[in-house]
Parts: sequence; structure tokens; C-alpha cells
Amino acid sequence: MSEAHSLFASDLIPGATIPDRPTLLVVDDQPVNIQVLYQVFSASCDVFMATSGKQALEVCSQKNPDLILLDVVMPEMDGIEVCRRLKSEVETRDIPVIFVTSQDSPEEETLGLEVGAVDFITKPVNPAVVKARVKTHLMLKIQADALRELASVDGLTGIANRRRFDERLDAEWRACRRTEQPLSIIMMDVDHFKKYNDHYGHLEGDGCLKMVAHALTEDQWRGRDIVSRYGGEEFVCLMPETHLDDAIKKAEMIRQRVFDLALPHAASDTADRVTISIGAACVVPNDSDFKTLLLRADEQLYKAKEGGRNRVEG
Ligand code: GH3
Ligand code: MG
Ligand code: MG
Ligand code: MG
Repeated sequence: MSEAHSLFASDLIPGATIPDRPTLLVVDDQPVNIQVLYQVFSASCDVFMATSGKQALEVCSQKNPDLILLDVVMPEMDGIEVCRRLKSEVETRDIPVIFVTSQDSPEEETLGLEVGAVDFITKPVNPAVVKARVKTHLMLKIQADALRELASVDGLTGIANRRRFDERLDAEWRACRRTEQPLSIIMMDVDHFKKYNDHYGHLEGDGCLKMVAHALTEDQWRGRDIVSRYGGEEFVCLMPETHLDDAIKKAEMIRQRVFDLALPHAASDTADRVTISIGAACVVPNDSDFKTLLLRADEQLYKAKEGGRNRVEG
């Protein structure tokens, strides 16, 4: 067990995923300074290095480090600016930044903390001190990640929840707008589920939702796709860089998969088993809000219901 690992093992949140070797990014325009920190951490962490602000931002977006040790004084882009940029992006804002600098005035330290750093260490670094502080902040970061993970999972079905979906939709809307790519969603709703509960009881209803959720997520999805429980007996899937006809094909596969589960539904008006109706919609995001996409999928779902249920519209 690595040193960093042993520290995290004690009072972690249950269900937290502990990285085997946390990843650190060390940024300094003087390679000799990087070398010192590399010596301190290479045994317990994967250490990436950058010798300029620009390079630091690139490494961050590629490697998503658990923590950054950031020099303040660097030519071109200084550490303060690097930190500001990291904190302004959703993808990087949660990575803790510790400034490592020889400028140890109170003004400098205050500015560093104001732009979002979690700590401030002065050069020349004392290995024991830097190690202790990094350990503390890594532990906090990993606990925060674990909490975020828990907060984004639906308690009943174990799949992504609405919060997670909303976050992904926001991010993918912006990504697809940047790249002018289509963004599809499919909105799924269990048919006559109130009657299912009334007939079989609420506990059986819960079990049914779990099985449907499992059927939805076991399918082969692409890397950036996300399936989530949108609420009650409604599920939604987000498919970036997907055209409407492909989204409809996928929706049809999913509808069939739930049908093939053959979960009996004796009280349904439209089938002898549990079925789902699906509405699909696609847009190339523009300046309008992503609510229009949700609304369109909802309209199509309504059409599928009106059209007799157990069907896909889009
Ligand atoms: P439709 O075919 O038009 O969708 O009819 P429906 O009965 O499925 O739709 P409606 O919106 O009238 O009812 C949804 C039901 O889903 C009502 C609610 O009690 C049930 N439900 C929502 N969340 C849960 C849950 O977590 N567990 C169980 N067992 N039932 C739930
Ligand atoms: Mg420097
Ligand atoms: Mg519903
Ligand atoms: Mg329903």
C-alpha cells in the first residue's frame, strides 16, 4: 500500500473510490524546482510536470490531476492567472491548487487564496511540510469527489440521477455548440405505471423500476452518453454527437429490450407486460436554452403515449 493510500484508508466516506496512486501536477519554470518536488512525491504519486502556465493548462485538461503544485512567478502566464483560468472551467475548478513560491508577502498570499488556491507554501520547500500539506488536501479532494459521486447517483436504481443528468446536459450543450455537432436526447416513461403500483404494490413497483433501469443501462452506450433516472418512472438518455435517426434507432432497441424483459403487467390497458414509451429529439445547440431540447423530447413522448404506448416517436 502506498503512503498516500494508507493515509486515506482510515475515515473515508463509504463507497468512495480511492485512486491507487493519486496524480499530481507540478508546475514551475525552473526544472530544478520541479525535480525537488518530484523526489518528494514520485514514490507515492504519479507526478506530471509543466514548465509554463500554458503547458500546465494543457496537462490539466489531458490528465485531470488530483492536485496541482503551482509556481507563482513564471514568464508569460503567471501562476495566479493559471489558477484563475482553472477555477473558471467546470472541468478543472475542483482540482485543489497549492501555490509554491518564494514571494511570501501577505499580499501575495491573500491574492493566491482569493483566486481559489487552497494553500500556500514558501520556497525553498521543506519536504516534510509540503508532504503533510499535500496529503491533507489530497484527502479532502478525494472525499469531496466521493461526495459528488454519491450525490449524483439515484438511490433506488443506482444509475445516474437528475442532478448528474442536468450537469452533463449543460456541459454537452456547450461542447456541441462549440463544435457545431448535434445533441440528441431520448425521454423514456414506463407505461401505466400507476396501475402497476395499484395492482402489485409499491415495493414490487420499486423492483420493476430497478429492472427497467438495469435494462436501459446494460446496453452498449458510447463514451459520452449518459442514462439517468429523470424522476419517478421517467428515464432520460443524453447522446452527444448523435443525429436524430441514430437516436431513434437506439430508442427502438431500448424499447424492445424492455419489452423482452417480459415483466408481467396484468393491469395494463395496452399490453400484457411492462412497456415503455419513448420520445426522441435532436438539435445542433445554438444560443437558445437547452430547455427547448427537453421540451421537444417531451412532446414526442406525449405523441408516443397518445399513439398507443410501447412505441418511439421522434
Ligand atoms: P402513462 O402510461 O401515461 O405514463 O401512465 P402512468 O400511470 O405511468 O403515469 P402517471 O404519471 O399517472 O403515474 C406514474 C406513477 O409512477 C405514479 C407514481 O406513484 C409512480 N412512481 C413514481 N416514482 C415511483 C417510485 O419510485 N416507486 C414506485 N413504486 N412508483 C413510483
Ligand atoms: Mg518561477
Ligand atoms: Mg410519467
Ligand atoms: Mg408513465
